Amino acid sequence: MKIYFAGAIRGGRDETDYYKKIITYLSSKAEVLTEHVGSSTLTIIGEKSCSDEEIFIRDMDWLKSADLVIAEVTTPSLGVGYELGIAEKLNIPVLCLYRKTTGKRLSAMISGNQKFKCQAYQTLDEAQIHINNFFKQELQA
Ligand code: 6IA
Repeated sequence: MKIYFAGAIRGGRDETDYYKKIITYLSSKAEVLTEHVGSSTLTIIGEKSCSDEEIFIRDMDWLKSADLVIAEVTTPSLGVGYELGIAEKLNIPVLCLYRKTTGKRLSAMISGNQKFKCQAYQTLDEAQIHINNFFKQELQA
């Protein structure tokens, strides 16, 4: 099973620790195509080895090959929003995980989309429960 994990890069790296922990958990269960999203060395200045066009083409190829998409959407990101829209059009099941933080609400274009499963979490344990339920649901489908 291939998972495309999406999380903010140029949108902001505040949640990187959560991305990393979620990716580590996902990697124990499946192949994560986008492990770099959780890398603490990937900053908003970014990967110098690839052009933006190369990043886009590579990520779209990975997305097309994914069985499931799991996105951490606490930090709003244009790139993640774009990836989620494409995943919907490709009929790839999507789980969006987010932490409730004061003064912020998840975009209605994500929380209002019935095709996306959106789950709030506070601890990694809670995130893992949502991930396991998502796997169960999608493996039965
Ligand atoms: O708009 P954002 O940069 O926050 O978009 C983040 C999303 O787009 C992630 O889920 C990634 O899958 C994808 N993405 C954006 N930039 C990159 C990237 N390096 N490498 C891989 N995936 C990316 C760009 C680094 C950049 C700061 C030069």
